[in-house]
Amino acid sequence: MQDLDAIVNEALGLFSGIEDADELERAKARYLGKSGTLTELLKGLGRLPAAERPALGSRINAAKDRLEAALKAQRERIQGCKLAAKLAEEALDVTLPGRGLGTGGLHPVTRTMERIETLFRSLGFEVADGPEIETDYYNFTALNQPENHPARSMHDTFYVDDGKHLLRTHTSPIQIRYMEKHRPPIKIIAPGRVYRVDLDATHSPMFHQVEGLWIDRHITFADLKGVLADFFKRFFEREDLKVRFRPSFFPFTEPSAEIDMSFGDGWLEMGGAGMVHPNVLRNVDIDSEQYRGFAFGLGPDRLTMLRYGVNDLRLFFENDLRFLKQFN
Ligand code: 2NL
Repeated sequence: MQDLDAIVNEALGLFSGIEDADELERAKARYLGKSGTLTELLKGLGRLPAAERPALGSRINAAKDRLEAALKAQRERIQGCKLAAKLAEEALDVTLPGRGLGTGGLHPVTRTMERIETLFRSLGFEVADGPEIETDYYNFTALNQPENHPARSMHDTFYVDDGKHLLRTHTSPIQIRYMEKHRPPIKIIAPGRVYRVDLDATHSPMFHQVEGLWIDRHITFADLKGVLADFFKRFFEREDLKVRFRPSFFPFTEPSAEIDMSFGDGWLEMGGAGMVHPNVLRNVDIDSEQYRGFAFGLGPDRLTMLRYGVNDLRLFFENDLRFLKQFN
């Protein structure tokens, strides 16, 4: 039967050109479906003389088998192409180096704080701490700060809305709290964050302070000068570094001084200091006839800028990794 070979060839040609699975199933239906070409031929067998039916029937069935085989092969080809495309799309270069775990590092000011703590510990100072949210009493009153002092104004101090608290403006409250709980001799430093209403190239609303306090029966201004000179020399690793004191005023010390440190041909102001005011000692019930002591305050942000050659304080608080990574 000429017809049958032509149908088979046409179907094989059609199937082999199809790239889409659904389209292939639709093409199959045209030959093998309920009213497909080959199905219709099989149905037509009944009208033939009985003698011719077996031969033609087996030829049609052989044709059906060929088409089924061709369909199966084409289905596999389409499936294979789909997989290859998906693999290509999701290609993963396993030879790329991994991202690795980022190693954290200490903030430059934290490094300075730790360095300060280590140096003062080696001189026999203990490290104390306390709350950043304070009361007016611990931040001002106990420190002999008069009621009308400008530092108490809302322009200089952050007040908490409850009307009872403020953000400490120095770390002195740590020392007041410590003196309430301990009797002399007292030899501590108080490092930490402090807050003032201020913002420009050299002032940040949050900054750091380290205060020191040494109280005993026989502490003098000479001890203060010796401790600070030793600290600055060791902090900056300069044996030739000089420390200078200029008369000044603080409500919580008497006498008081500004501390300067030699730097190149000139001097830099590094902090303040003095002998603890008798009123402060009285407030924590220490007998100022028996005991005396010195106190000082330093700015770790400033110390960090000088040690590492940083010229803008704001860089410390912007958290730009390009800046911070240079210290680790
Ligand atoms: C500065 C000045 C200073 C103190 C802080 C202090 C603490 C107590 C008693 C007495 Cl509990 N004094 N602290 C004394 C003098 C100066 O800091 O310029 N800091 C950066």
